Amino acid sequence: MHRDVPFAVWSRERQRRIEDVLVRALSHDAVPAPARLGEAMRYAVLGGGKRVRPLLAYAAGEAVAADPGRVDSCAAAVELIHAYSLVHDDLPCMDNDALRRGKPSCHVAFGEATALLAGDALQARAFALVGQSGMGDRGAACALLADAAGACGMAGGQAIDLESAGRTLDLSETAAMHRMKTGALIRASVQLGARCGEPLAGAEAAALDAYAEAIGLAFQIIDDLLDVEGAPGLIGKTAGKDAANAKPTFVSLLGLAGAKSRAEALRSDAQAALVTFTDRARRLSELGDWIIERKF
Ligand code: GRG
Repeated sequence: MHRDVPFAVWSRERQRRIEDVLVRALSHDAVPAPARLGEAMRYAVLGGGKRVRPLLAYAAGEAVAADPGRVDSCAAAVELIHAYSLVHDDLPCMDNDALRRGKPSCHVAFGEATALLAGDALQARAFALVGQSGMGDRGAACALLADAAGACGMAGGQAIDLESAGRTLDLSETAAMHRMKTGALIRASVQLGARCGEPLAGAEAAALDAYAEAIGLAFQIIDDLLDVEGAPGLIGKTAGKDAANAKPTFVSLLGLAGAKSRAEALRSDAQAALVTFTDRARRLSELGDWIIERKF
């Protein structure tokens, strides 16, 4: 695709591309799972979601001159980890949410036991994709993804989140929790995409990571804002849940205006981190803006 196409065209093309990659990755040929389990896995992943993490992986790939075909596997892997986290997060033992991506949550459609297994199997499939990909140093790539998804990343952040309901977390505790729960997988998406192309100098890798860290936190702040201000028909999940569950959020800690200005400050940090990449980081820069300006 020509590098000058507008962001809307680029992102739609990449969203279509990742949809095809995910369809293949979860097909019965690729995963001859028991029928109901396979159906639940596809239900949880296909035909919904913004595909923010795959887009970040493709955009990071472009910053290192990687052909999208080389990024496909890790872009799919981060989406599968994300989808698994949503399935488990919606379970009655966690957030107990009946609506996800505008349709009944996986456990509502398939029952709790199947949803639990579908989440487990999606996570396992993600690691198989990275392990079988054409990336260099696949072991390190799997380890990076495992750290992002695991006890010191997403799962750890979720644990802190569950423990914090009804308690007061201050701003730095809240930010630390979200860096793990949401930010770690966003960082991994950028890091994995960047591993698909020409090797980066240490300073460049650090700059990409600074971008990803700022965008990860900004993503969460926008999510908190949408939980309060978002149109229920657009966000595709139950709105107002954070306040109903007395969860500490950036909005409860900073107020609406404070949360918005914190997101803007993070947008500036993210854009500043990309300066050394010039035009190679164009899609990362545009994605950063899209993440901050999104309405769903
Ligand atoms: C169950 C181990 C485990 C972890 C769950 C990430 C997470 C941890 C739970 C998700 C709960 C949640 C709504 C978090 C807020 C940020 C977030 C991940 C929003 C949903 O991501 P989007 O907006 O969703 O990228 P789509 O549907 O577009 O993919």
